[in-house]
Amino acid sequence: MNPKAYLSVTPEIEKAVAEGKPVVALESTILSHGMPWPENKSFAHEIEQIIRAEGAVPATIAVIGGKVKVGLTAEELDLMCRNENVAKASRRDLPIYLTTGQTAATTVATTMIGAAMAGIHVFATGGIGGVHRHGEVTMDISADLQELAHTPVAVVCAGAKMILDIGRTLEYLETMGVPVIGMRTSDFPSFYCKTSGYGVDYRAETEAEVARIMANKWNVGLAGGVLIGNPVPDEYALDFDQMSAVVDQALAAADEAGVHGKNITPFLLAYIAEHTGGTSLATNIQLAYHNARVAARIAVEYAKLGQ
Ligand code: PSU
Ligand code: MN
Repeated sequence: MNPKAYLSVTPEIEKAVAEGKPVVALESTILSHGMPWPENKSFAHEIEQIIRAEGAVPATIAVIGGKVKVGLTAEELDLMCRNENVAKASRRDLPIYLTTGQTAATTVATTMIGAAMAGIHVFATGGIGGVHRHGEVTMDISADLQELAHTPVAVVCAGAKMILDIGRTLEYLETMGVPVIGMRTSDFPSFYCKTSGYGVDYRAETEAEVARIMANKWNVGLAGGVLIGNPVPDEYALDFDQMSAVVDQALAAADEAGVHGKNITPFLLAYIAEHTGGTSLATNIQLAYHNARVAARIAVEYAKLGQ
């Protein structure tokens, strides 16, 4: 059977892809499990507008009615944001939800899968999943990293949260052959903060340069994605030590509550949001907008290459 039978793409996105126009994929887990209602609703619409303002077409992805939907209606965005019985679909969950028809939000991994199926090469998110702290014991390593190893999509993120072991996350990406590019930075960002103390493989000064790296990777026949670390704008960056302390508390709370597996990331995100109030949410929203802007510019430059 043709994998496209599982895909439902809006006519606007289908046309843009066919004509080689810039398109930017967006994930839905950030809506359903990463941000509270109702702030996520205005965010879901605004991030799409930012991509349009840069001359690209937004493509938010989710699993609805046994299909991978690429491009959501206002009602479908609402459904994801309200998160009433919306599951979290990573790679291993996808065949199950395609079978049961369960509504599910897509993680970075599944959004990459949907984007690749639809012919989209650029994707903007907030933060990626990675190797969890003590991952060398628990083996809790996000499927996002394997997806970056195999699926040809460039992912623009604000780095990874300190809930993860950022050093091991970068080591894993190196082993898997994923280039980690810093967007006008030499230090891989840590989501709320501009730095993590870990360097990137290459600092790019322009979006055009990133587009050429993507084209060269895929033209030479290398499988997998490219990861772009785009630091949160100065005015929204939070204090590293202060955030580290909250993250440590969140990890201790998760440990005490015995949370693990696919629930740990949403648990930690909710804990941090609850204990840092509106500040961290505002930062989360703004860094994602910034990633969308940069991703749209990369998509515009990539489209100019006529790949
Ligand atoms: N990190 C964030 N916000 C998020 C996520 C991660 O700061 O919303 C979400 C993304 O969808 C990511 C997923 O792909 O969590 C990773 O989950 P897991 O660790 O279970 O693979
Ligand atoms: Mn995990």
